[in-house]
Amino acid sequence: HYTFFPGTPRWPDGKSDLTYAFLPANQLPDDAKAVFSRAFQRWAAVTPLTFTATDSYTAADIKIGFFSGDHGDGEPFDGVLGTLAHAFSPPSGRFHLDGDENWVATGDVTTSSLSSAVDLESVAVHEIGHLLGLGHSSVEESIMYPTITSRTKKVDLATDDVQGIQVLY
Ligand code: TQI
Ligand code: ZN
Ligand code: ZN
Repeated sequence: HYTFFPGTPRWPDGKSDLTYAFLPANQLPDDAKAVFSRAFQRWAAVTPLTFTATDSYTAADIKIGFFSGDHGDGEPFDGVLGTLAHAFSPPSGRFHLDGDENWVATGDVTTSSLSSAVDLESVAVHEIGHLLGLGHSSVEESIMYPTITSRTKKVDLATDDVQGIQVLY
């Protein structure tokens, strides 16, 4: 079953059109940007929320960045595997990914020759759930279930994810 963060934080009703931007220093390839766009659309499809990319990192509601090791927020990344990414509850909008992972943004992660390959879209869909206010779910099929293995792709929202997000928005 779905959960929320303590106090049930959510983006306020007047703030349903959210913008997102990538840390300019990261210089992401277009295929990686397309992965985030698809991941946001999965949540937009089942809520009144919209997500629009913007070039202004400082003005964006949701700030996405890849970082390695200690990056100044007290939650350092740990190299290959272990922690892959983290996102903070609303209205923080901070979405950080571990720059040391072997991210797969194109092609089929399930047949990657790297045993440590991690599917970027699967992690993005999960972290966006956190950004919107969902905690972890006990339903194994759900996107918000707290375990994912490398070389796995899980990007479709389960009924449990949809029910949880529709309580919030
Ligand atoms: N990162 C954890 C996560 O996103 C960070 C975390 C731990 C967390 N406890 C939390 C975030 C409580 C919010 C609330 O769950 S992770 C998965 C999953 C991670 C884990 O790198 O371990 C995914 C990132 F759930 F599948 F295991 C993405 Cl999809
Ligand atoms: Zn961080
Ligand atoms: Zn999580």
